Amino acid sequence: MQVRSVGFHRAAYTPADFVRDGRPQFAFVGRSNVGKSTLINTLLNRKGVARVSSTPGKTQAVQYYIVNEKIHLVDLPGYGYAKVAKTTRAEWAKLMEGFFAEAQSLGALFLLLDSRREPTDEDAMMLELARSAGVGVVIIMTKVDKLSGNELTNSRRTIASALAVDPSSLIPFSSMTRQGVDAVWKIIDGNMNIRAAS
Ligand SMILES: Nc1nc2c(ncn2[C@@H]2O[C@H](COP(=O)(O)OP(=O)(O)O)[C@@H](O)[C@H]2O)c(=O)[nH]1
Ligand SMILES: [Mg+2]
Repeated sequence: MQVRSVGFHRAAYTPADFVRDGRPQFAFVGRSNVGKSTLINTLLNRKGVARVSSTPGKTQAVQYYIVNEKIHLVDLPGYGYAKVAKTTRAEWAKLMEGFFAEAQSLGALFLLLDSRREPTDEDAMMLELARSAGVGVVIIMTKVDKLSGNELTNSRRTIASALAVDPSSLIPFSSMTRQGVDAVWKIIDGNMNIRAAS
């Protein structure tokens, strides 16, 4: 998809605010600081559309961006930030469960994993949550500019085996080199035909 127009659409703080306009949605999820917002900006070729936060774990909102008036890119709230209060965690869970419960417009869910870390239990749970909601999940390894070729090969193996997925299905991504941008757009372009929102 050639990006012609981009705009901030809405922030949803409760499931009541979710966008249900029938446009295909493509969501991005992962630990706080994994690089979600930066990846969205990189895909859109814009600097400040999605906010890159310096205080991880603060945003408990689902952020919708609209592209070409046609699709939504969705920045889901991050998880795994140790200093977050219990009530905030509960709000996070409610928001995510609600999101997957009515994910009929979701063309794909991109699960972002830091290429330098092993997946956590929370990462595995997120994968399971999405799969059990019937959502197609694509795993992205972020910040691969920090790895050598050998390190990337090893990391790909480690992550794939931890999550029991095919290593070749993982998409290496870097917002610095733009590696992976075309691969992600290709998946979006190939999944535009979602069921219409009910
Ligand atoms: N080296 C490198 N740093 C990145 C990359 N993507 C994000 N970052 C950095 O990682 C930090 C967290 O990024 P952010 O997009 O806010 O993560 P989010 O919490 O998942 O939305 C920021 O300091 C970014 O500059 C990348 O591809 N390469
Ligand atoms: Mg963010």
